[in-house]
Amino acid sequence: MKTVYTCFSTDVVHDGHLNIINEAKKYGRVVVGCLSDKASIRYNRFPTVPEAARIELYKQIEGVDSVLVQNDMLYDDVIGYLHPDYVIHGDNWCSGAESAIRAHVIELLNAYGGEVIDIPYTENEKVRRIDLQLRERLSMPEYRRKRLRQLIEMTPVVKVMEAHSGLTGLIVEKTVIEGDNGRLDQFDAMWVSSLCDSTAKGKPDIELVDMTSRFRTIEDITEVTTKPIIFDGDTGGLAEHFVYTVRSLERLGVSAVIIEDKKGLKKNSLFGTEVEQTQATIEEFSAKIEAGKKAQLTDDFMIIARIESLILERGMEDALKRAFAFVKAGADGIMIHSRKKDPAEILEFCDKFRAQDSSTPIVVVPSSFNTITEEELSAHGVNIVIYANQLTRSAFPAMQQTAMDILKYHRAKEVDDRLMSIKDIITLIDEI
Ligand code: SPV
Ligand code: MG
Repeated sequence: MKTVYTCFSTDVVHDGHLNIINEAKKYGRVVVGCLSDKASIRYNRFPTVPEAARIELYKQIEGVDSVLVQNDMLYDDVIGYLHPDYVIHGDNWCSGAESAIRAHVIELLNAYGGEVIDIPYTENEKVRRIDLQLRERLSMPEYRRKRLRQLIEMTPVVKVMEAHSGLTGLIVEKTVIEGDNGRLDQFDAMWVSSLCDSTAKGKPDIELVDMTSRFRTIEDITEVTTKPIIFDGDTGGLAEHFVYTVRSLERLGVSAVIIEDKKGLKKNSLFGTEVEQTQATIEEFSAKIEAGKKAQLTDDFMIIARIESLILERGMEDALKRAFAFVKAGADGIMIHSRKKDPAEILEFCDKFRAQDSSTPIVVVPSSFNTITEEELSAHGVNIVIYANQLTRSAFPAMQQTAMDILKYHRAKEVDDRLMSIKDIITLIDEI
């Protein structure tokens, strides 16, 4: 009897999956692979049904002989030991980012005479609706909020990109590439940066954009995305105000707030000591963390303490002392910041912190020390890497150049080649 293999990552079985199984049965015994949680988060979307429950779900499908776990989205593991005669898939993987996976599978099968079977992808109203419902579920506060903690457990490094609007949120949500290793890659979460949120509103990054406006930005993003959100809470303001911020963020489905140990008029950290900035005392900032943790209603939400000692040139000892104190006060994670080009001081901090604390998540923002890779940071115990401002910094010069050139040429023809087409812009956003 021949073996037919197919890989599922779905949380809900619909007509499309049943069609694949029915077709597969014609060729032999049907083995279904359940794409592991870890592989799913890079391949398509975050699973709303745990791996074990998905396995059970697939086992219930009539015609399925057995179910196993597929850990590698490129199929190397399963094809290596199962040697299926056929791999069957909807023909939607013949184009787009997934086509590289198909090409790789064909190569693996060719080695021993196996074959790929592409069957027409099932497109109907019911399938479309189920897909939309799944997305809707993922965007709900109770699902979204807990996902950062889940991601920290699942992946060596959580990759976060800034978003300051619905549109930038969509870029973080939807950008998927075929990475160097042939595997698909995408961001895990979004950072609602105070710098970019303020800049988008034409305001300086000095806690001038009020919380109501910052929450409105979050809502613009949550309306069109499903990925988890880390909120840049600046100093957190007065402890008496911070407790309300925590509750509001939880309600909005935000996963974490990062607050920095500064007080008074906050300026952006990348100014370093070029501007007057005051660091809060350990006692003051610990009290704010404690107040926030006490106000928090869900177990999912995280309050992450950001340490400015290296930015303000107060030294490594001060940074470490603060980190341990803030964890003791209840912080769910530590963000260590630096504006040096050389990542050495960040790595020294991470190594020294990890020597005494093996579990509290470490967050870094490699804007200045941008030569270091996620992998290297992860090797030093970093859990979350935030790309805090790169979308804004890439959009601004492009827009400015276009504005200058239209003024220069008194028409728009000269800039047209570098613009998205009118057809693309009017169809960029899907209608529901
Ligand atoms: C932000 O993105 O607003 C941050 C990170 O706080 S930084 O700009 O590096 O201070
Ligand atoms: Mg900020």
